Amino acid sequence: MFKKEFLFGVSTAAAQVEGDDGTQGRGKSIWDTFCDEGRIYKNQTAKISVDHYNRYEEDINLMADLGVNAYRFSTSWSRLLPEGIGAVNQKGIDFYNRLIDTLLKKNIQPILTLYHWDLPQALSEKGGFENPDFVKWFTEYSALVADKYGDRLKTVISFNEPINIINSGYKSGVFAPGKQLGDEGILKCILHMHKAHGECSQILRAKIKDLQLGLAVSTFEEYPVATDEKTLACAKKRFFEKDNPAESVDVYLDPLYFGEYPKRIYEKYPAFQEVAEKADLKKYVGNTNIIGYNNYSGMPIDSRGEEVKNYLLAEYTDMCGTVDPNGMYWGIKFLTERYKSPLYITENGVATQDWMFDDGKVHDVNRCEYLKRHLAVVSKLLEEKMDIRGYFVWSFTDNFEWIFGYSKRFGLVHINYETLKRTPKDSYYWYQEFIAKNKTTK
Ligand code: GCO
Repeated sequence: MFKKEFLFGVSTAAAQVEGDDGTQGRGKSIWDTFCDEGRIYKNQTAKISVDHYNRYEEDINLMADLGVNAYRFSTSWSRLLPEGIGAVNQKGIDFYNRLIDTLLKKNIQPILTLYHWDLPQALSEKGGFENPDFVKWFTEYSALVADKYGDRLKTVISFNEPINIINSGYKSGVFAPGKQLGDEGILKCILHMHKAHGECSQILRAKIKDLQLGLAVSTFEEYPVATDEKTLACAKKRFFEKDNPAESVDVYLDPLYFGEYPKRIYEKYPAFQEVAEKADLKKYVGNTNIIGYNNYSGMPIDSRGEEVKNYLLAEYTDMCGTVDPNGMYWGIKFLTERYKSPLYITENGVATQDWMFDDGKVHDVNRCEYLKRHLAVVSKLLEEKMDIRGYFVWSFTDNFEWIFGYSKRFGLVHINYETLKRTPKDSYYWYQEFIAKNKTTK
């Protein structure tokens, strides 16, 4: 049973949808640089993308027809502060004002993500997350957002998917800015992110009454294949802990809830313990009061802590992940049990091969089925009295899927990238019906 306050939403991110024809006063981000360097599928770029910057009204009208009561979007840091700090781009400020006001007029709650991977290039050139000044920079940026939009916000996500920001961006280097640091360097980046989150939590709390603030994590989606104690314990351990600190969920969330990093990190990197304790993350504990959880798959784990590789039987998404809602079920249980916090499913969705049929429609039956299975999990967890406050489909429209460019489609709304025409897919109508049936007013 979905409560009246439950948020049925859709999710996007600035760098993936906004576009920029060069006249908007926006500074470059690290993803523009990645595009310039030809690191994207078929040399595609995010220059036009889906032109949400100019077409946000049409998009919000479609959201309103869909029946969602929340839209999770991100602000582009370099649109507001082209150099990351200092001079403000008034056109950028105005854009998000228009966006937020249009949403509110349609009774759609704006859920703002501060950092969805698009670090200003100017700051990346100064070291980005590696530079201790990152904390100051991010504080300046979040203070601006709080000041300009705080009066209309209730829920804010600071960082989206630290695993991708830090591991993919600074360790494996497959994502912008493409760095490859060792563990000591990585831990420094993580600490700077946590300090930045802590400082921004103080700033936002001072401006926004009853703020809900969290960080959105993604995981490797491990879940137990059976519910005996041993299997459960193995799956849980694998879910939270990895040898690689930059892939570990507990490394990202423990500091926000307990004010310290997991013991095994301090044991393995004693020099880091000293630096981390000096940073005194304990003073921010209590400021983070929601978990954002992005889920896309599931990975079955047996009683030896090994992955059950049932790949021959699996159903696959167009990202080559498997379709397995057990991952979401257990992920939510594990996260809320450890951190005793309400949770939002900030992203859930699937890339499929979507074709425009001769009848002018996009019959994406697999996406309908995917959503149905996952929303069934949400309903089940709500029946079990889990404190889930919202569910956001990734993504509202097809968009720029990072290094995969436009070759992967995640949207409820199809985009023709030549004309930018929006066509709601069958899944849009499926979700519309689901919301209409399940939204409660009491
Ligand atoms: C993520 C990001 C999104 C992606 C989506 C599909 O979860 O990786 O938040 O920006 O586009 O997940 O890969």
